[in-house]
Amino acid sequence: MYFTIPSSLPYAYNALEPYIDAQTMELHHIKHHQAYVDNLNKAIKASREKTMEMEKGEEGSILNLLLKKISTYSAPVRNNAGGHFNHTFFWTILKPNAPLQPGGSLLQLIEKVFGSFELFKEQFIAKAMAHFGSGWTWLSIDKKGDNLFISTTPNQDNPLMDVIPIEEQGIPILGLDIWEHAYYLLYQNRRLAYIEAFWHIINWEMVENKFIEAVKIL
Ligand code: MN3
Repeated sequence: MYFTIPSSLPYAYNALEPYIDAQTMELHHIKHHQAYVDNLNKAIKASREKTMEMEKGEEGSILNLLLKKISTYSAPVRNNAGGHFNHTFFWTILKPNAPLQPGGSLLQLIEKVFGSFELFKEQFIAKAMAHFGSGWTWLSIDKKGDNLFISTTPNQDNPLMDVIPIEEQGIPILGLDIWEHAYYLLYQNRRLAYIEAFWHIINWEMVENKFIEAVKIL
């Protein structure tokens, strides 16, 4: 076994209520996320894709390497490596009783790129709503390190993958799971209500940390 899910989330399953319910969080973590990890381990084992890098290094950096050259792997590896990365990422950028917007250099760049925080939020919501089917909505830093952009990816793809159109590749700092399994128990078909609720539970401190780390490595 190469990959494992985090054994617990940084908050209780019911901590994000009323925005995301406890049952959804629990199933999402121990059933959905676990399945991506199990299937990723199976897909790696079943193929000759057990690369040298997988023998060494810690899980996070191996996963990052995998995503950067995901075009050379099978569809099951792509789908499940994406699923593992995206969910691990998602758990960290959620938080109960969170401040409603970021501060510091991230807020400054958001205001510069999108005009205002409110305009950024509107554009993020609009893109999430316009995405057809399962996928994710992201805020990422572009590869030059001085611009932010909003994008959506299908299935479990993400902006780190080399299969994404080059202009939509970057380092994600905020991401929203828009698969129905992320919200259907509480919101049913009301995707907009879920997407709007998300803004009450964003761990902006963590997003700012991801932003600062990303700028450093670019
Ligand atoms: Mn999910």
